[in-house]
Amino acid sequence: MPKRRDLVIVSNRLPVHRVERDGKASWEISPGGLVSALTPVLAERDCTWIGWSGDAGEAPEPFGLERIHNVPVALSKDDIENYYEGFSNRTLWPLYHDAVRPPQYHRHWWRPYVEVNRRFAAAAAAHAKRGGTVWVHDYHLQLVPRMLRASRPDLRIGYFLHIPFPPAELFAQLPWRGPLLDGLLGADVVGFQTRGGARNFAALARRHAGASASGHRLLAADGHTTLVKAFPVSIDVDHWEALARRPDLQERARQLRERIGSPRRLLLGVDRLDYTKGIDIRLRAFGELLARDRGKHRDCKLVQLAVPSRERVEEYAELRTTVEQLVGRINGDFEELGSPPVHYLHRSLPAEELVAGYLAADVLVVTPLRDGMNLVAKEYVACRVDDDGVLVLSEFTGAAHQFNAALRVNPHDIDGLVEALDRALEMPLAEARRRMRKLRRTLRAHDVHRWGREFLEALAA
Ligand code: ADQ
Repeated sequence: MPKRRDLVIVSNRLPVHRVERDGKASWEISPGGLVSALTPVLAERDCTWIGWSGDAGEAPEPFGLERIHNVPVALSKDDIENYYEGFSNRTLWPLYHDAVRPPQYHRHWWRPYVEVNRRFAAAAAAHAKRGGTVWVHDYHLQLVPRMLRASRPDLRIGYFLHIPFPPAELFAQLPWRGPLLDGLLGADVVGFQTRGGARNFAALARRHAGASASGHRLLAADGHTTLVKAFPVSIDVDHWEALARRPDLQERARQLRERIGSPRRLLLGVDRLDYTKGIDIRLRAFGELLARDRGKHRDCKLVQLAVPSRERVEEYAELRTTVEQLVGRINGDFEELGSPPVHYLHRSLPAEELVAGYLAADVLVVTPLRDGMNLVAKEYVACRVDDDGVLVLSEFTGAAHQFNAALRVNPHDIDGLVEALDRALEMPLAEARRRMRKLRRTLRAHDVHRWGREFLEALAA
């Protein structure tokens, strides 16, 4: 009989993945937005986390790591292909990100999605204490709330979507729109990154799932009510600030600038290698910037850090090729021997290295075509304890709804983006500081602990 806890987290992946070093296996925290947001909220409480380990086949035994009791769920090779790479990442992911790549609809992906959701719901039901709380995360598991309510009506069930929830006209394409909406309506609280997402969901639930609305609440056909609200996710500001104040990391930032040839101005991009993040657009804009005005910006450099992501999905492999060709082309066109203008790293880095990058960069360039929130923008702002640095931020990120003081850009408008980069590089110090101070005030008022508290309080109410 498993030990039952008051709080159970359910997400596709566990917060850790297995690594082998010198023939010894251990668990390491995984990079990515969901884990970055949730781990600080959970640091001070015991919980069970249900998720996939990342490997095909039998699930490893449950194990404890800090205060988290990790319960791996098994996924077979077929599940990975159909539920994860297929329905989650080739149907839902592109559809929810404004169809920036065409979403694919296949019946043979839907059935495994239902089946795997059932497996997660059963695991949550087995591990939650009587009257306890289950918090389900993200687009992979939208059917879990309804399934869980059916078997465990005693639970408080919350659901948070980390990615955008699309406009009605797009979502309505989904052949399985009814069951997905109904799945979410099984929760007591459904949270979105922005008010727009919450509004889209409420409108769709009324139109396609027979729900009726009263203020922030939706009443489903079975009489159950769901609170639908925006809870913009954030980061642990104190943690990032403390790292940014470390003298050794400030020294690393100085070394980093020297190592890449002490550029006059340094731009930085940090992303999962994902086609929603606009990495290719950013590179094109940087290439055009170097070419314009008789090489005015030739003494500027761009560092692009990209974490490998979903490499078995075709669109991601294609994006990697595009990005690497662009880096090669820009360096081929503009490199002074031994000093390329673009430095590109395709790997995951420890937080300390990211902080050194954030401290070294005069400009952080965040250009997604669509992004639920974008924590990288928030990490940069948290690290700029000197009030310096310029944030160039796509208006299609959740973060742009909070960060009015960023230099906001439309990533579809390449001329506008080149202009914005030029403006960021030339921005007078006083203006940059004024903007950064404003960004920092906003961020401090909305850190991740507030996000976690507000969500869990809404769920307990
Ligand atoms: P992601 O799409 O993963 O998150 P983001 O919010 O930017 O996007 O988070 C990325 C995280 O990965 C950051 O914490 C960053 O520090 C880390 N990271 C990036 N590059 C790295 C590298 N090279 N090495 C190590 N770590 C790296 C999803 C949604 C977002 C939403 C979050 C949280 O797509 O819209 O903001 O969840 O809800």
